[in-house]
Amino acid sequence: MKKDNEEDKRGDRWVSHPLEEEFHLKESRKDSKMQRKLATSKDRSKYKKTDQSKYLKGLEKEKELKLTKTDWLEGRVLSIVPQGIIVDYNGEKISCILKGLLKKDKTHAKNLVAVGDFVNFEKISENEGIISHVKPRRSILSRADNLSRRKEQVLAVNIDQVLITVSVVNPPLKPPLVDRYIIATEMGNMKPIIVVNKIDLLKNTEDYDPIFVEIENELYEEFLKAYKQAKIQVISVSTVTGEGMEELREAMRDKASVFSGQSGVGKSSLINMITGLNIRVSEIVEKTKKGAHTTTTTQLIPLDFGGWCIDTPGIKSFGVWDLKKTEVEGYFNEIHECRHNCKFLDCTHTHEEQCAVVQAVEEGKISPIRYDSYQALIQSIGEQHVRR
Ligand SMILES: Nc1nc2c(ncn2[C@@H]2O[C@H](COP(=O)(O)OP(=O)(O)OP(=O)(O)O)[C@@H](O)[C@H]2O)c(=O)[nH]1
Ligand SMILES: [Mg+2]
Ligand SMILES: [Zn+2]
Repeated sequence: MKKDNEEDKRGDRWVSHPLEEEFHLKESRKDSKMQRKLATSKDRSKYKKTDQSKYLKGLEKEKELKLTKTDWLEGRVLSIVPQGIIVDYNGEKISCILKGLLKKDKTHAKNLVAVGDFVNFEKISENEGIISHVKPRRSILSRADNLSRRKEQVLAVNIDQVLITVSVVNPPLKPPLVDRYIIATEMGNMKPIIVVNKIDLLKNTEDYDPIFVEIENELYEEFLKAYKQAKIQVISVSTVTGEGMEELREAMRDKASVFSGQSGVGKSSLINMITGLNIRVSEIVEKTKKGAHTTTTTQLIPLDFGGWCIDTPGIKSFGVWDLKKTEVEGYFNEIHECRHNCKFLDCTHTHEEQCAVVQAVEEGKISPIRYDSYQALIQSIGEQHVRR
């Protein structure tokens, strides 16, 4: 049967992609003293609250601080370089230092101010200033230290959305990896948008095996359907033909975005096209399938059509940590929505009878792409627990 064949071939490519580097999005443990104080000052029992509630609490506290001094200007940190903290103030670049008071806490100094921070500062000359206040952060994009998961390096803060970049054909689509990115993005309080790059290759049967291209086309169609059902925006683009670039710009307008995704999918190519920069585009290293990451510091690039973009992908893949089996469902919109009709209240939608989710998959209301990846995640979490 043709369908079975397809499934088999897809199955090969669907095996969970080995994580090239392990990064995660979680509020930094090394967060600044001030932020921790803001978060816990009123009620100790709320210590474990989510990023979002900490953020709201921070805002509350900020009102109390009455930041009304008129000579305090508001700007956004674009980069941190040896010469200073570069703050964007309505398009002007102001080189700032931190006010002594803020600097006092040496151990947390590294994360005191980060790329993407909204700050208040006073001008001391035409293009120099002193930062007196760092606003509460609504999201933190960090990367775990390669050697120790406990150590985190803050890449940028207050990022609105993650452009989860994938490609067709080379490398091919890997839905389970996309779902891991989606979960990590939402856990980090950011919006996921999927960018499918290299759609020009869906027509390229000269350089690629026509049968493989055909299978990839079918998977691509199913992919679009799956994420439509999941209510996650998908933008199809090609940096070769320029298709979809206008839609991508529209999605990025007035937002702070970061591209992330597996090596070789075209993140640097996309960043170059969007920002007009010239970041090194890597050849895919077939042997190791790893792209060399040379960028060491992150920069926020103001976009000429409004918004910002991080100049480096920073994150290539995510591990989804600290996720309980029962929480997985909440990150799959369409599964979450139909769980009410399952026979059992605590249905995990894996083996139970009269499961509304399984039925929805059979009726085509939930894509097997998403259901398979849901199951794989549940299973991998089970295995993690056994190993611990
Ligand atoms: N056919 C085709 N090739 C593309 C497209 N966009 C990028 N490429 C090619 O894909 C390869 C990888 O592109 P990069 O932009 O370096 O990919 P990356 O995601 O930044 O990779 P890493 O830096 O290793 O994470 C390069 O050879 C690009 O020329 C596209 O739209 N179509
Ligand atoms: Mg790159
Ligand atoms: Zn169920």
